Parts: sequence; structure tokens; C-alpha cells
Amino acid sequence: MRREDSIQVLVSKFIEKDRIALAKIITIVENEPDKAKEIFDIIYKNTGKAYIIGVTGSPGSGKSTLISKLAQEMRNRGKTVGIISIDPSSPFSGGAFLGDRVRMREIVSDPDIFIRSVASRGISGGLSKATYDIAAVFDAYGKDYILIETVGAGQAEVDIMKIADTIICVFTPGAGDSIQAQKAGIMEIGDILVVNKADMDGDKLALQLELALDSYTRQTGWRPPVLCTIATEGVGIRELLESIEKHRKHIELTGVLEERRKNHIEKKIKEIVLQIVEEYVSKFLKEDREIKNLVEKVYSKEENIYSAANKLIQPLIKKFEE
Ligand SMILES: Nc1nc2c(ncn2[C@@H]2O[C@H](COP(=O)(O)OP(=O)(O)O)[C@@H](O)[C@H]2O)c(=O)[nH]1
Ligand SMILES: [Mg+2]
Repeated sequence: MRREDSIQVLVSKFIEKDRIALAKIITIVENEPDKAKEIFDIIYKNTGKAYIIGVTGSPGSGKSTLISKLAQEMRNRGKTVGIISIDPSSPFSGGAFLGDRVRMREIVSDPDIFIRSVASRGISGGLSKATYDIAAVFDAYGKDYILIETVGAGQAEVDIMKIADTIICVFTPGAGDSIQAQKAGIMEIGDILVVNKADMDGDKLALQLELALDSYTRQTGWRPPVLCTIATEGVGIRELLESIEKHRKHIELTGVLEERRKNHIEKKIKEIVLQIVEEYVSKFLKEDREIKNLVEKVYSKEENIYSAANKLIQPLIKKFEE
């Protein structure tokens, strides 16, 4: 490793808000767990200041467009922004901005907006571990807002709850979203509901969402507002940011923010522990010779598959109990 690339030097550049150092650190965090640990050891103290906003919704609902407009609005207010996109079809993806080149150019060229795309690999298939780590890096760097785009489907929706302070659910007219919303329990996760593409008759959907909200009671005393936006034209973006700030104040005052963040930390710690255990057990299984014997026994019906697994794991459990 060249001297100028040493972790110490890199981190001090990062602390001085060098964008290249930020990019390098993100790459390290994604690809080199050992080095990443070393970096986190230094920078973790600077985290906890950024406000993290999750944006979820069906593909094509306008999440990327909405996020880019929202980021601009934040910049207009003098705030800095980090964007993490977990949408594989995102125009942010892959460094090349393809069809959305023109639309995205404005925000991509702003030095105080940093965009990173990540693949939706990882532990639970939705939000990757990288997302959490990159958000922490953005946070330590001093970004005021972190916007995370994730496709609203199954696990990803649940996963966004492990990281975001405020969750925005994006719907579009005519997409059958209102029914989908109730099925997927989106009502329970969304702090703000957005009807995007309101130029395509959003009123009906907004009303349906309001009605659906009527049947949910929340412990936190926050009723998610339903906002109409036309992301492509920037309509409703200011109101959206105001709603985010309103929600932020609400959860700060009621202690929900602290509770949420502690909850996130607990989940993360458990996830890491499970990962360590999995690696440990995998290694153990690989090295264990007994497994071949057990395979023979199960094959010849001397043993059933559950008792075999149980036998195999016993020595490990004993080790854990020591
Ligand atoms: N008519 C209309 N089209 C929109 C609006 N917002 C986004 N779009 C278009 O919808 C398509 C999908 O947008 P995108 O932001 O990539 O959606 P994502 O998949 O949710 O990230 C693009 O062609 C956008 O230009 C809107 O408010 N009205
Ligand atoms: Mg997108």
C-alpha cells in the first residue's frame, strides 16, 4: 500500500471533507471488511448527526426522481446530502446515467450531493449490510441528510425500518397501490405517504390512502400525511421536505427518534452476531469429519436427518456453553 493510501492518511483527509477520500472509504467499506473495521474504529464517534430518510415504493413510481428533487431542495437550504440507491434499475446506478442523464446531471455535478448505488445483496436479501455502513460513513463525513432509495417489496420494506428515521412510501395512481399498500402493511411503516405522478389523477388514490389510514391507530400519535407530488416538475417537493421536518420534530420531542435509533442499533448488533455465528458454524461444518458418517447413516435409514443434525451440533453447543 502506498503511503498516501494508508488508512490513517485517508481518514484524516476524510475528516477534512475530501470527497475523494469519502469515495475511497466507501469502496473500502463495501469490499474490505477488515480495513472497514479499522476505519469505523476511528470515525464512529462522528456519527449520529445525519438524518436518515428511507424512500420506498414500486419500481417506476418515481422514487429516484423524487429523491433528486428533494436533494436539490435540501441543497437550496444549504444542507448537504448523501444518496444511497438500492434500486438496481435506478438511473443513479452504475456510474452511467443512461436515459436519465440530463435529469440527473444537475444533482450529480453538485459537490455536496454524493450518490452511491449498491446491489441488493446481503443478509436478508433486501437492504444490504453495505447500506448501513455507507450511511454511517456519510454520517461521519458530516452529511446533513441521507436519502436511501429502496424498492418496496417484501423484505426491503421491513429492512428500511432498521435504518431510517423517517420513511416515505411512494404510490402512483392506477398502479393498484392502495390495495397493495394495505396488503403489504405499508401503512404501518410509512411516516409520510406520497402520491407521486399526481398529474395522472392522484386525488382518488390520495383519498383511498386517507381512508385506509383512518383504520390504523398508531401509538406514536403521528398520523402520516398524504402528499401529492409531480416529481418530474418539482411540484410538492417543498411541502414534502416540510413534512419530513415536521415528522422529525415530532419524533424528537416524543422520544421516538431515540427509541428508533436504539432499536436500529440493537438489530444491527444482533445481525452482526448472527453473521459471526454463521461463519463460525460454517467453518466447523466444513472441517467436521463426522458429517460423512452421518450422511451414510441417514442414507441407510439408521438415522433420521434431524437427529443427525442434532448430533452434529451438540459438540458446538457444548463449546458455546463453556
Ligand atoms: N408523469 C409523471 N412521470 C413521472 C413523475 N415522476 C417520475 N416520473 C417518470 O416515471 C419514470 C420512473 O421514474 P423513476 O424516478 O426512475 O422511478 P423509480 O423506479 O421509482 O426510481 C421516469 O420516466 C420518470 O420521468 C411524475 O410525477 N409524473
Ligand atoms: Mg429508482
